[in-house]
Amino acid sequence: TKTLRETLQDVIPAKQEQLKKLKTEHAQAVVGDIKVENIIGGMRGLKSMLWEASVLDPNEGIRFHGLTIPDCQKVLPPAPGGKEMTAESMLWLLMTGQVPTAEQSRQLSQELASKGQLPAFIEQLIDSLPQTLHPMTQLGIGVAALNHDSSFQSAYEKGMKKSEYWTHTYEDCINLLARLPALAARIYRNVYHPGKEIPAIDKDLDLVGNYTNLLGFGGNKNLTEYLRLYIALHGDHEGGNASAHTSHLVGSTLADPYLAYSAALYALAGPLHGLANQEVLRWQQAMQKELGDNVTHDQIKEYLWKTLKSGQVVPGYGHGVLRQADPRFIALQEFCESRPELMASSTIQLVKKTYEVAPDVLKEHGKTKNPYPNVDATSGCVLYHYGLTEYKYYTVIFGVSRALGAITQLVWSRALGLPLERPKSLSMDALEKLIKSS
Ligand code: FAM
Repeated sequence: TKTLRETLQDVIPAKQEQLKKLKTEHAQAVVGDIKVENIIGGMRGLKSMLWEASVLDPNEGIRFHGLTIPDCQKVLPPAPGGKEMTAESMLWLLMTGQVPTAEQSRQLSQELASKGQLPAFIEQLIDSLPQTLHPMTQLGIGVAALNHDSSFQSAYEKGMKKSEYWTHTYEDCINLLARLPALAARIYRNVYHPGKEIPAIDKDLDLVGNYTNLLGFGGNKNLTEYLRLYIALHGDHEGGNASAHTSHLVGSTLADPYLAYSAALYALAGPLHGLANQEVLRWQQAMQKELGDNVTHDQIKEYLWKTLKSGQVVPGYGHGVLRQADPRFIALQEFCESRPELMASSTIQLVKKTYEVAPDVLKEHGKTKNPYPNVDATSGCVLYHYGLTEYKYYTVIFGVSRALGAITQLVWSRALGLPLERPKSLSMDALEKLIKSS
């Protein structure tokens, strides 16, 4: 059986050839126009970067190397004894475009577990941070500091050849992913349950199995399975979203993967992006506090209008690219519907009821281009129900997950020899001059 690295090595030449052909035969082909609205509108819709692992269709949602979420749920191997696809299976698909066997996925789990221990200085660093520092800030600090042992950085200093870039990047990326559960869990324990002993990494468990254990929820099989699905689903959402794009930009300077991903985490920490899953729960709980448990559709409508009229966004709704309900939201809703304990939860019921009225309210409000829920509309509420109630921590879990897509592209960017990212900017005066002369 081939390892992930060996499989990747096999698929790289064909992709390098594909890029060469694009460069030599189609370099001048036009694939879109740049309008003023793109430049002043946060580059929405501009086709302007390469990203190999996934492509997002506004109506269909995300496809990973052509596979939809339900396809992935069918074909990607689960953990032994589980049903949900694992982070390892998803990573294998993202990196190679191939579906791993159960054995390959297991091997990768073992490799990650064997590399998962944090260096002592990282433990000390994290332990020295104030408990009041936001968990996402702590995660970014820890990830950046892991570059102390960067293989890419030390090989670069020694003068490695360009053809070796991807191998050192790969080594760093696998070490980064392997260490994320211990790092993320240590932050959770320090902030919310200080003083309790953290278990050792179990060499027989998958990445998420270990993560749940280290968080202190080892016995909670439902939460473990939910986190497997959550982490696989949040892994990649093409390249233009703020966290993926940040990782790509910083990586293009040949900063090592730890620095690139640390930067990405701070983009994820914004409330319009990954922090939305914490915001959804905060918003829902404020609604429940104000209106009580058995909230009616009309009461939710009124609450939605109150939020909108006060100039706030409805968290968990809208999207930069999607124009339908997010299939990741649908997959998480289906997870809920298959479990009576979740359907009995008032928080989950409120998500469902909100979904039944919010799109119409947002349409009537008339601003958002997408009145439908994104993945954050439900993700945190399930964590809450399963006992992970500290919602300031939720984006950290997203941060563990988003590494899957970001590291995949970092490896591919170096394997393909992609250049430093450097788009052209214009001032408003320069823009007006250009418009006049055209
Ligand atoms: N509630 C109220 N107004 C909204 C809205 C929402 N959920 N979504 C968009 N709008 C407004 C938006 O603020 C903008 O108003 P202005 O013209 O006054 O600036 C207008 O509608 C047009 O925005 P858009 O083109 O439809 O969306 P954008 O591409 O600019 O922004 C989002 C996309 C995701 C930032 C936006 O929909 C939003 O703020 N949603 C709420 C926060 C959220 O759930 N973020 C998570 C996104 C998720 F997928 C992720 O990254 N994890």
